[in-house]
Formats: sequence, C-alpha cells, structure tokens
Amino acid sequence: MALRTLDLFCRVVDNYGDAGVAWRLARQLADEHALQVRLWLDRPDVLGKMEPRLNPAVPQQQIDGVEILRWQEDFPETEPGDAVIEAFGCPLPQRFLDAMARRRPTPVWINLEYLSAETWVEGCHGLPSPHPRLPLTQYFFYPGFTARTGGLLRERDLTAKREAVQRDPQAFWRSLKLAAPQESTLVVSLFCYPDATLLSLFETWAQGERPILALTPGGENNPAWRNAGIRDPWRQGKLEVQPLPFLSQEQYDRLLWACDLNFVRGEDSFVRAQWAARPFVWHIYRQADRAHLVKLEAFLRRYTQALPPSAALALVRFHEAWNESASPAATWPALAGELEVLRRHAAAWERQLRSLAGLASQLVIFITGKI
Ligand code: TRH
Repeated sequence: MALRTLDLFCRVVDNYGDAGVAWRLARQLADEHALQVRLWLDRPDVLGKMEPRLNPAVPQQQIDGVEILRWQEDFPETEPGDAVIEAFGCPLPQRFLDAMARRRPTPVWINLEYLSAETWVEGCHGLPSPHPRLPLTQYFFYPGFTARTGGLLRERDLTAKREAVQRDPQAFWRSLKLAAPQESTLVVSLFCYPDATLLSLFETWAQGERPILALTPGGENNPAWRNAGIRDPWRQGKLEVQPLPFLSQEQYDRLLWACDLNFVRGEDSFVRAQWAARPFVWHIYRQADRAHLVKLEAFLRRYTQALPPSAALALVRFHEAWNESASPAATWPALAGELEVLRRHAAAWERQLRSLAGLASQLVIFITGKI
C-alpha cells in the first residue's frame, strides 16, 4: 500500500520550536511528497507568529496544501491517516488512539524526537515500542547529524534560495526597510533565551575595533532585551543595535543567510543557522540537571572536529560562557579573530550535512517500509 495521508500532532511545550519544526515538516511532506497532511496543533496562535497567513481564530484551515486543525481537548471522532506522527512525544488523544487500533491496516505510528548530536541516538533511531494495551507499535525517529539517524529537515530548494540571497542581499535588506550594511560591518542576528548576558555582550562589542550591527528579531518578546533596555535603535561606540519585529519563518531564514554571524537557540533556528552556511553561536534550551550541557558538548565535538585547534577552542570557550550566562568579554576577541576560518568551516559543514538524506525523505522511506 502507498503512503498518501498523514496526521501530524504537535503540542506546544514552550516557546516557538515545537510548532516551528512541525510546520516545516508538514509543508515539506505535502509539497515534496504529495501527501495529504493534517497538522493538529494545540496552539495555532504560536504558529501564527511565524506564519502570517494563518488565522489562529479559525479552527480549521488550509495553507500550502496542509490542513491545519486546532487540537482541542474534546477530540472529534476522526478516521486516522496511513501514518501518524507525534512530534516530540506528545501523547495522542485516547479517542484517536482507539481509532488507530481499529483501522486496517493500522497506521504507521512515529514518535519524532528532539534533535541531539549524542552518539546513542544512532542506536535508538528506528526502534519499535509496542503499545502496552492496543495492537499498535510506535517507532522512534531521531533527527541527527549522521547517516545512521533520521537527518535534518531540509527543503529541496533551500540551497538555491540561500545562494540567491547571499549573492545579492540588497532586496532582502530593503524588505526589512534597512539600508544595506557597509562591507566592513559585522552583521549579527541575535535570538537567545532570557538568561543571556546581553548587556555584557553589547558593552564588549561597543568597545571593539570592528563596527557591529546587531539585529534582534522578536526581541520585544524576550525579557533579556527588556533588561538590557532595548526598544528603539541605538548606538554606542562601534555597536549599532537595530530591533526587528518577530519575522515570518521565511524572512527569518533569509536573515540568517544575510548575516555574518547568527546567535540562535533551541532546535529549529539552530538547524537553520547550519543551513545558512555562516558561523553561529548556539544558546541551547536549558534542561534539568544540566543535561543540556552534555548535548552542547556532543554537538561542539562534532562541529569542531575539522577545525584548526585555535578556532575550535575559541568557539567552544565562547559557547561555554554564553550558555553559562557568564560575561562573553573574555572569550569574544578570540572568536572574532577566527571568524574568517569559521566562515569557511560553516560552508564546508553545510555541504557535508547536505550530502546526507533529509529528514522528510527519510521519514517517508521509513514509513513506506512499514506499511
Ligand atoms: O523558540 P525556541 O526556544 O524553541 C524551543 C526549542 O525547540 C527547544 O528544543 C524546545 O524544547 C522548546 O522550544 C520547547 O527556539 P527554536 O527551536 O529555534 O524555535 C524558534 C522558531 O521561531 C523557529 O522555527 C524560527 C522561528 N522564528 C521566526 O519565525 N521568526 C523570528 O523572528 C524568530 C526569531 C524565530
């Protein structure tokens, strides 16, 4: 049997990443794999921030071939599709699970996990987990950075779109109503968690030698910016800070492509920064017992493997400070001194990642093999 219909469930735990990843995946499955996709989302308002075409007040709507439905507590009787994906282990409604168990054939059921660069991921990717009561088996699907994982979300036309903006970013700057930055200016995008040491970072940049333009999309929603007193554009020493509104996901991608250095966070912007083929700094999502630092180290170990020792050290030290909410004053000069090396490395890393199969294609192949 062929794979035609798919239900994707997503609960927003926190922030934007859950909805952001689910939306990218849903669109890609519909667009590139011609699947009929239903995206069940408990917080359409969160997606509405990234997708201006979405009306969060409407419980059911169609965008880019994806049917977006508000996931309500009182779940309606629904015939499940050929495959069901729960994003990040969000428990499915009991009524829907019962319907999955009744369906013939039963849907292929996937738990799409969070991204990690840790080595154990390869051993867990694709493992089955039988339901304790119902005749259903769930499969763990792990995104990752190696051929033995589910890979990363990457649209077919991503490279071409990125290269077009990077060849000529003028139209993009105009679309943000910004003048094109001077060649000598280091253009930085900043997206981070509220515990970031922004004021120290800005003081360090203001006192540096190179002009820096810091663009801060969505800063108005982040207490870190409010604490740093950023509302309007301002200048100090070599630094100019330009607040930007929270951009659509597509515009945010372009911003990452157009900048020289991107500060990103969580999961989705972290992946998109890698596709931007430009240096980046990752503010990882904090977890209990400092588990996030193990993940950070695992990623940095992979990412820095092919870097000269001085650039690797500069990048690791800066990440340690940034993720421990320490002042970046001591670690910034070394990082700034390695930016050219890091730029070449980011391009090589992107090419290497691009040589692996993308997540949506791998998912379709995996599901088709189980149908
Ligand atoms: O918002 P996040 O912190 O999301 C996090 C992570 O996903 C984390 O792993 C998860 O556990 C937690 O949520 C619950 O960061 P992330 O993952 O980068 O998601 C941000 C999304 O917002 C991403 O899809 C890009 C998008 N975005 C825009 O569309 N416009 C913008 O202006 C900005 C700054 C982001």
